[in-house]
Amino acid sequence: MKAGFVNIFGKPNAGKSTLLNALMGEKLAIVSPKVQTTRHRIKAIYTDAHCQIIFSDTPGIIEPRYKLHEKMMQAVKSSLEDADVALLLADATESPEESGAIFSALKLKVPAIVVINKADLAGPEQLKQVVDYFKQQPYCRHILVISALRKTGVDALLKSVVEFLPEGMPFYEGDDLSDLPTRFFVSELIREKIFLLYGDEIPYHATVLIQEFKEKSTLIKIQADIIVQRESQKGIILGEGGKMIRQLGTQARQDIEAFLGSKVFLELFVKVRPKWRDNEWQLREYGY
Ligand SMILES: Nc1nc2c(ncn2[C@@H]2O[C@H](COP(=O)(O)OP(=O)(O)OP(=O)(O)O)[C@@H](O)[C@H]2O)c(=O)[nH]1
Ligand SMILES: [Mg+2]
Repeated sequence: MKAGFVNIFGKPNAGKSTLLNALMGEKLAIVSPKVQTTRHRIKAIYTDAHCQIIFSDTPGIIEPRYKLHEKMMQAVKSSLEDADVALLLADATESPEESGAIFSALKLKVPAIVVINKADLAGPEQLKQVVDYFKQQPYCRHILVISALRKTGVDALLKSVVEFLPEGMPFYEGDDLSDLPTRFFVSELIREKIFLLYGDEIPYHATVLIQEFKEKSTLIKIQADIIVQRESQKGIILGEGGKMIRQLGTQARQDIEAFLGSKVFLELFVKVRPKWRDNEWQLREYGY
């Protein structure tokens, strides 16, 4: 058997969460076109007859400006500490230097596979330039070009990951997909819809707290609070006559039903908690 931790690192929006989902063939991590969507380390357990790979999606690497950001970068740090293999994800459409500087600063002690993502958006000349740049970097043990969105190159990546994986026994039961509780995934699906439906600072000032999760005979009743920092943001989340929050509720409920394989009754409340992103106690209460 081979078994180990394979952790994904990169700038915000590189496609780390999309890649995790593509590797697993299952949507475990939320995705949005906006930066800083992921705030937690999300472990996903891939098991077959020959290996167990514990993949971790991590928040995009940034310079922290709030306590929330510091928590996000702690998630990156913890993923650096237990990695057996690092996947360094870079966006093919960007010039490589910025990602390159971030990867160097990680000071990795484990083998790294550089993964050039969004190949579907880049021309051959651009791809060659990016690949040539990373090939010269000392941390680059192997390099692959993929499109996580179109799932091209993902099988080849999985193969190459297994080659770098150490020998060992599985860490988790064969049918576990993650070590995170169902409530976490539910709150994330609601948060994803906030990222998709609202502009400007709203997604960055919002978080979601599941207050109730009750399995009834025919459905699951879920009550969640959407926490924002200001009254004006509460108004935007609600929308005129509650139009926006109804849309949010419908979209989130559909995804939660698909995830849980059950009918769901979803109730959302909006609460204002000034400066929650800088408050240690509130961050803890909200799961950070
Ligand atoms: N065209 C294209 N878009 C992609 C690809 N991979 C990801 N994306 C898009 O890029 C955006 C960001 O994807 P995410 O997976 O959320 O990126 P991330 O690295 O997890 O971002 P953070 O969580 O903010 O650090 C989304 O709109 C994805 O659909 C790809 O291979 N091709
Ligand atoms: Mg992400």
